[in-house]
Amino acid sequence: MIQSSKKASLKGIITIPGDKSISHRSIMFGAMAKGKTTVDGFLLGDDCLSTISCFQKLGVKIDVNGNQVSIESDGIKNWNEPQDILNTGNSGTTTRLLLGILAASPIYAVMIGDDSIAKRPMKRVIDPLRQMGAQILGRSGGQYTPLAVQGTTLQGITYQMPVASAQVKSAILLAGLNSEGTTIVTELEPTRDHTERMMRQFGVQVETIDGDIHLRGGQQLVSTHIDVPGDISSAAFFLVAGAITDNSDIMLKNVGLNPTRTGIIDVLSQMGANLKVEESITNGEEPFGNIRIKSSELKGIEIGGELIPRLIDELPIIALLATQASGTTVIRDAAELKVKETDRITAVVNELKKLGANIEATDDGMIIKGPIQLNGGTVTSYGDHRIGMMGAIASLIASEPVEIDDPSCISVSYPNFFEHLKNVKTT
Ligand code: SPQ
Repeated sequence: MIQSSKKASLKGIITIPGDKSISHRSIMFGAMAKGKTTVDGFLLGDDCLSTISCFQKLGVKIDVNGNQVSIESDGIKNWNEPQDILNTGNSGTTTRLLLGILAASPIYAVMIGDDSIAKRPMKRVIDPLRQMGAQILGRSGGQYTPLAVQGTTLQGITYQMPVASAQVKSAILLAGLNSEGTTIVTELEPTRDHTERMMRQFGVQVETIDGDIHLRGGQQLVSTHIDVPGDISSAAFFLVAGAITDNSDIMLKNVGLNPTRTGIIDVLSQMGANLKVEESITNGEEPFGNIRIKSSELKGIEIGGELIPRLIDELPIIALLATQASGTTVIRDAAELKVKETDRITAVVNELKKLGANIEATDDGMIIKGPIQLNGGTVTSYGDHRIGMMGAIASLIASEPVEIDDPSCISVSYPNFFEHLKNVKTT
C-alpha cells in the first residue's frame, strides 16, 4: 500500500473504537458468569473476534450485532469440552488469560495461535498456574504453544511477579477467582487494572492493600452490562499524528482514560505538546473523555521506570514522535518490547532507520535524536499492527511516499484505521 508523500494536515473529529483489553475481558467475564451479559462499544478487531470464537467453542452463546455483543452462559462449571482446538490467532491476551481461566475449569482443551504467538513466552503464566496445581503441557517444557490444559481444582497462591505484565497478573487472578482459598499478587510495577475493575463490575470483591491485590476464590460472578470506552492505544496514533503534522487540530472522542494506561498523555505533555483532555467521565468502572491535539513544538525527554507499563504498547509510535522532537529522547526499562507480536525494539529501530531517523537500539529501549526530516521507503510491519500503524503515520510527514508491506495486520486492533485517517487528512 502506498501512502501519500505530500505533507498532511489533520482536521476533524475521530470517535476512537473500543478498547481491546476491555473487549477481551468483557467476553471472558460474560462467559464465566451465569446468565446474560451485554456489551456496548465492543472492538470488532481480529484479536477480540478470536476471543469470541474460543468461547463459542466452549458452548457459550455469543451474538454480535455491530459493536453490541450479548453473551449467554450457564457459567464456567457448565461449559462444553471443545471438540476442536481453540485458536487464539495473534492475541497474547486471549492466549494467556484463557489459559488461566481453563486451568481452574472442568475442561480439557488444546490451544494454538499464529506464528507470532508460537514465539511468545508462556512460561511466565504457566509457572504460577502450576504452583496453584494446574495441569498444563506446552512445547519446550511448557514454554510455548501449542498448549494442552486439563482443568482441575486449584489452590490460591501468594505470588510476587517477576515481570510487569497485566496478562500474567490477570491469568493468575482469573485462575484465583475459580480456586480454593485466597490469591495475593504483588506487582513489580503497577500494570493495567482492567481485570480488577471488571471483577468489581461483575460483583466480585477484589482489594488492593499496600499495592498487593487480594482476591478470595469461589466468588460468584453476577452477569451485567459493560460499556467499553475507546482504546487509548489506538488514539495514540492520532495523538502523535496531530502533534507532528503542520496546521493540525483534531478532537479524539471516547478515549479511555484509565490512569494505568495514560502514560502517552504524560509523555506528550512533558514533550510540550499542545494537548487538552476536554472532559473525563466515569461510566461503570472505566473513566473516559475527549482529547484535543494540535500541531506542536516538541522536545526530547527520558522515558522509563513506572511509566513504561502505562504506555508499553505506545512505544513504537512514541519513537516516531521522538524523531520530530528537538534533542534526545531516551527510552529505557522497556525490554518487554522484545516479546510482543514481534521484537518491537528491533522492528522500530530498523524501520525508522530506513526512513532516515537517527535512532539506536539499546538492551532495554532506544535512543532517538531529532528533529529530522523523514524520507520515503518501505516499512515492514513484521505482521505487527502497531508497527504497521507507525509506518502509516510516518507517511504523513515523510518527503517521499511510504509503503507498508502488510497493512492487513492493522485489523487486529484498529480495523477502520485507514478510514479514520482519510477522514481527518485535509492535504
Ligand atoms: O494481546 P497482545 O497480543 O499481547 O497485545 C498487546 C498489543 O500491542 O496490543 C501486546 F503486544 O497488548 C497487551 C499489552 O502489551 C495487552 C495487555 C492486556 O490486555 O492485558 C497487556 C499488555 O501485555 P503484557 O504482556 O505487558 O501483560
